[in-house]
Amino acid sequence: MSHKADSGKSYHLKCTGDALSTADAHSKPNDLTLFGSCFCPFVQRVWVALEEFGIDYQVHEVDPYKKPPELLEVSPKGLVPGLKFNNTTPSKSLNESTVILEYLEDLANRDLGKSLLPPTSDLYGRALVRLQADHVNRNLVPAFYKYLQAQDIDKQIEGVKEFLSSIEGLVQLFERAEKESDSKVGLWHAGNSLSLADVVAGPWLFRATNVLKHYRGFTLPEGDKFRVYLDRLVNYPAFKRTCSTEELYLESYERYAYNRPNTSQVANAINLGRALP
Ligand SMILES: N[C@@H](CCC(=O)N[C@@H](CS)C(=O)NCC(=O)O)C(=O)O
Repeated sequence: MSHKADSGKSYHLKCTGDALSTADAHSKPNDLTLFGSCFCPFVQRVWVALEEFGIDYQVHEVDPYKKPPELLEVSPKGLVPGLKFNNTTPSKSLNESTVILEYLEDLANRDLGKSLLPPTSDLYGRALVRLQADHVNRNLVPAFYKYLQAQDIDKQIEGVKEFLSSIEGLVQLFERAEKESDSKVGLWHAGNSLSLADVVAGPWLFRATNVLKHYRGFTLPEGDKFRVYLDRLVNYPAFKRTCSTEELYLESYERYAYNRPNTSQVANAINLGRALP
């Protein structure tokens, strides 16, 4: 358990490390603009997919808590990520990380012959990967914030249990797909490329290795199969290219770790026991 005190650090506004190099390489105007924030896991999902598919884009870093007008134009609730299409007049845009991912999946399928899912010859296998992603959205993501925002020891113990059980649930779904489908997609299998579930879960699993570790002393059991998977995921090139340095995450998440009032719409929803925005 952490005995450190809130030092009042604020979230970062600019990527660092590998993510900074990637952002710099994507700073020129393009048909697609990704509205993002360096610490945001929902943004990271979309960013990883763009990198994995090799779709070109421009990154535009914004402060989602200040909600500049150009962000509200692409994302009505002022949440990042937003994806703006500049090649139409007037321009069009999409928000919601899962919806943007589906769009990019369709685009990559149609134009590049690439996919984060099993082939259409295995519809059941595709559905099983979607079940994994659905589990992440419903269980793992809220469990992450509940655990991180928990202040009392009792709540933190409950938090770690729930987070671990959401990981266990994901493992069971990976194993189920292994048994019930012939397509072996995703990093659960050595030597593979990313699956939709990897992209959807990766940002929070990565933050478990730095933010949860630092603020809650969280670690996965040694030698665990899941730990091997997680290692593969955080070292996967398209994923790594979107990662900033550890300090950025630790500082950006201090407000969650001390559950400061009005940290974000996500934090408020967790505190009120409501669905995430
Ligand atoms: N459901 C949204 C959630 C996005 C989200 O919550 N993004 C955060 C940053 S990590 C945000 O923009 N927060 C601004 C706020 O809380 O006002 C998605 O999947 O895209």
